[in-house]
Amino acid sequence: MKRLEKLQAELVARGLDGFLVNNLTNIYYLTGFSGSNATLFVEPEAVTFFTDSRYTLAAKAILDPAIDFVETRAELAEVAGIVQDRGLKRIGFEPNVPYYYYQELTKRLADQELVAEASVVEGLRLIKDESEIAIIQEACKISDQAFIDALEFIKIGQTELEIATFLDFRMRELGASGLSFDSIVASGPNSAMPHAHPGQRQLEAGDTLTLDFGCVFQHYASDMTRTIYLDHVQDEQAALHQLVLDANQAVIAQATAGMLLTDFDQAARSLIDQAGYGPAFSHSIGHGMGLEVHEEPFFRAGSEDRLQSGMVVTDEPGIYLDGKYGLRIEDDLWIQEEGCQVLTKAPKELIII
Ligand SMILES: [Mn+2]
Repeated sequence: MKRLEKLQAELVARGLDGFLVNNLTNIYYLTGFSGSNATLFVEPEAVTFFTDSRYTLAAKAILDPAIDFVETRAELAEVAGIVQDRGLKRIGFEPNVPYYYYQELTKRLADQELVAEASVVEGLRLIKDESEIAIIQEACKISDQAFIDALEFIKIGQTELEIATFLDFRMRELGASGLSFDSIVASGPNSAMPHAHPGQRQLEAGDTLTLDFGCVFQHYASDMTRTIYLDHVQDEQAALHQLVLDANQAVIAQATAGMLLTDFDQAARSLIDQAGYGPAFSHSIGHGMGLEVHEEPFFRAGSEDRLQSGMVVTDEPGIYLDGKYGLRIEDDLWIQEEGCQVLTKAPKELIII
């Protein structure tokens, strides 16, 4: 109930009599329930959980007994009933609900003030507690090991899809329940596309090979990128690898609670800019990571937000040369009061196989 109590305090601070949670990841975070249908209605003094009959047993087994449980397929009618009974006036909802759902909400709660409130639960999820960090560390260990095993597996002549399949299967063998996103395996000229889809291209000597992948372990994600080289490297590849590694390490050296998100980005970008490759670093430095592989904080230009102790963020500088190749190195960082801890530990120096 601790997380729900924090949410309830947040509702009071925002002047809400009730708040409707539809995002299933947020519902998992607040209640421990996972399934494809659930709605949570949180009031400062009460919490009601709605799901359908498929999930009744699972929900009753996991929910805190202080949460009221309602089995229904018409949760907005039920919410409207609660709102009327208790005379609630100002109701918040998550702004990313489907439009048809919003329309029904406005019909059911026609006499209430409806307020779209962004980042309410996501704001709580920003700061990870010890149990969450322990799980994320395990997720990172699985991807570290899958990469180390992939170094033994990868051979010239294999297709990108074969390598992606190896990573996916290996992470599951190591205990992952799934992937945090479709693995990116990009070889040769395909590596110039930061988010290339693996295909039938066969690895050749001299290729750059970017592997960007992660797993889900106990609902939490990992996300790691390593770039390796096949058979041999040209001087430019080796120099760019060192540059991107230096940029990645500069972020690790400087990251700490209190740092502006824009300074975290600049720690890497300034090095790449100075070397003359600024325009080739075409995406932001990273993103928050937790129950979702991409979550707040997001490193947007012009942001005035700062890192906080307990955040987990990625550090993923890259350089992409259209028509030639690209490379990226990505780690997951746990931000501390003083400095940060690197959760992904797989080797990232120049590796030629
Ligand atoms: Mn990432």
